Amino acid sequence: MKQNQYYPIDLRSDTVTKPSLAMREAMMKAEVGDDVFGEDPTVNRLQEKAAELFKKEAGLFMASGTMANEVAIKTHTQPGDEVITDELSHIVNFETGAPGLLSGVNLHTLPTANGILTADQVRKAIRPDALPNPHTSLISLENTHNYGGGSIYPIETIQSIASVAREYSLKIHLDGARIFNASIASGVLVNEYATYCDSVSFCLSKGLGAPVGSVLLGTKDFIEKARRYRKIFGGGMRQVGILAAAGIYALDNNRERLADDHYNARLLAQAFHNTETFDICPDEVKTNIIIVKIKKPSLTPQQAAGILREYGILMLPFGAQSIRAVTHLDVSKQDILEACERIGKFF
Ligand code: TLP
Repeated sequence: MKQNQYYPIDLRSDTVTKPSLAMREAMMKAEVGDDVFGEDPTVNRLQEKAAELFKKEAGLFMASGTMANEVAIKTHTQPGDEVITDELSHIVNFETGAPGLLSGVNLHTLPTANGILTADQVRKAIRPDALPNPHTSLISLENTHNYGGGSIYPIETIQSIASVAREYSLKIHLDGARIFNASIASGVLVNEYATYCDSVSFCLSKGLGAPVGSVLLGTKDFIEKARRYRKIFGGGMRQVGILAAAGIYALDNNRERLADDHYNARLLAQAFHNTETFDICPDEVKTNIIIVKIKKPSLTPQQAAGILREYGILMLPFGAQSIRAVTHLDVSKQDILEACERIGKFF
């Protein structure tokens, strides 16, 4: 009943964005070919463009961020190896146990406040080379960090983790699903983040607004091996230039505007901060994700999300006592101001 009174403002994720008319036109005009033969010119153009941006030797178009991460883990490791990552990371919490299932690796998870590991933590987590120990082979970082509330890895931290990795001959994979959000907010170029990592994945289908797709980047040799695993995982696609064209459009047109999403996320955080029911520190919001704590222990995240939905504010339960909002290109500043007004009025 109430829902009808309030038009929906969908803040569940930046994955809900829909391709714009201009993006659809680019998709319609895309030149295509069979990408399993490596013959789709638009896919090749996207891969080259991404490799150039990140200053990596090669790129590989992927069906999803999950596929990009899982192919990276498979390519870097052997069954029985151990992967160091933070306990809040996407590969631990949201990829349905795929690292164990597909790569046979153990995840050595470390506690953090907001998803950001330190070099010291990583160093201490590396297993000594002894018969009973698993072999540590990979470190996986996430930037921005989803569960960490869109937190950004300081470049110096990545740099010092990379020098530990080099010391112990470990590889680093960067889950950069939202790396462009990190880059726009911090002023650090994506290739600067990438320079310390052996592989990087980034998503076209989140804040950049493409309907589908991610790109995995690394050396030519790494990408050749990854191409084989992508095929094994069922991700060899055919005339997929239609989707790659959306990705090229997204890279060309939707990067700079991510700053607007960050601004809107702050406005929203401030509105929640001003209520009696919720808590979040607006100063800690650096990008487009806000994780709002529910102050009342009797109110579950599912209930809180349900009540907000009645007022047309769509968010996701996220963790034991919090809910998440993600700003994106299909939510305008006007929509956010409207959401803020509803939050102020009802909470
Ligand atoms: N994240 C989704 C959900 O899975 C939680 C979201 O709504 O935020 N890495 C990171 C850091 C991600 O946040 C996501 C998606 C992925 C990888 C996976 O991307 P997809 O959904 O394309 O497989």
